[in-house]
Amino acid sequence: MMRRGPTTSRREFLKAGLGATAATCATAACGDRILGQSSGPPRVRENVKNIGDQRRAELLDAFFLLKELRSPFEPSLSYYDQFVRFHQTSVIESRLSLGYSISHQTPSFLPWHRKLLLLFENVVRTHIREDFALPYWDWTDSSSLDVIFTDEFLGPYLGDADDNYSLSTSRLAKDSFPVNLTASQLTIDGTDATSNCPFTFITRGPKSVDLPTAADVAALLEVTQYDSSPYDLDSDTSTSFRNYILGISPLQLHSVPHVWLGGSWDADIYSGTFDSTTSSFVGTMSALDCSPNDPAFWIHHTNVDRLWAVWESRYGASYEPTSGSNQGWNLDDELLPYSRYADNPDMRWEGITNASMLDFRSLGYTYDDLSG
Ligand SMILES: [Cu+2]
Repeated sequence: MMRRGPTTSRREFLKAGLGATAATCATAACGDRILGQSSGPPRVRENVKNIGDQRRAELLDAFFLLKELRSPFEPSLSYYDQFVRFHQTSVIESRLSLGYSISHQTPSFLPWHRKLLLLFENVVRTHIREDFALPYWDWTDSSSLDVIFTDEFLGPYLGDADDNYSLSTSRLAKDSFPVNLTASQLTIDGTDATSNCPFTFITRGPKSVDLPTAADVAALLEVTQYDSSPYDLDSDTSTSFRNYILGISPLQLHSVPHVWLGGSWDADIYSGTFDSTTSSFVGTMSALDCSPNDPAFWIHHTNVDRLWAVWESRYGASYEPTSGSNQGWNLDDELLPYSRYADNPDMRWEGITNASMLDFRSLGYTYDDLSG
């Protein structure tokens, strides 16, 4: 049984004597404090390069812990796989039943992923450390790669060419960190929803793009408007910060680290039973629906969220459309598929609308660097 249990975790936290936040919590006011609300100092999301080996190991531990815990939303899944499932479901339903996107090519791209990051942080805060905060990967700093993609942390950024670009080293290596949700389990109406995602292990293939630069980020932050009609992939990137940072067409910013890390390669080297309808495979992070199967997803999307927070700090937390658009896109609309679990307090308590995700400080966190 999952317990958010602020009392228990706070007690453990106090016992551990971890600094100023603990002292703040030892007050009467703190008795009312609920995880995720902003009565205490905000937890700080830091550059993963600077958090030290111990915190990085803690994050790795969290990935494994979540693979063991049951999801309170769909108990047949582990908590980790629940996050993958949320992401898959949002992509597949967008494509096959709704006919429009609910999580990516849409104004709610940023709120939707902010909610996902909060759900992740909350369960880790319950089980590991109350002020746990996700670190971020600054793609523009090439020296980050030497810290992130190591045998001690997330493993190499290029897998083993002789074995479908699987990882042969690190704790995330093949057979060490299972990938359970693959394409074949999400066939809807006879259509194979995700033909590039067949492997039961993380894959990181050859690179065809370069990571975003500081100049790319600076250009992004010149866009002053949150979004613009038609609020999809066709939105003019000069008037849509959201479509600019999404970066599907043209390929830029958020999409680039996905494509870079996942990579792509020829399908005919794959000798398993998967019946591919395409001529190439893409690595785990490149496959839109199942990219959270690679834990690098989390530090990547935390940086996406940080850049949104930078933008909000500069221009204000505006959002559009406010009404009249597709269900899920409007300011006060609930986000699918989270809204299906709205009765569960673990889902409900920070809100499940676009509007509830706009003010990151009110959600209890900030970043060590909001300068861009
Ligand atoms: Cu996504």
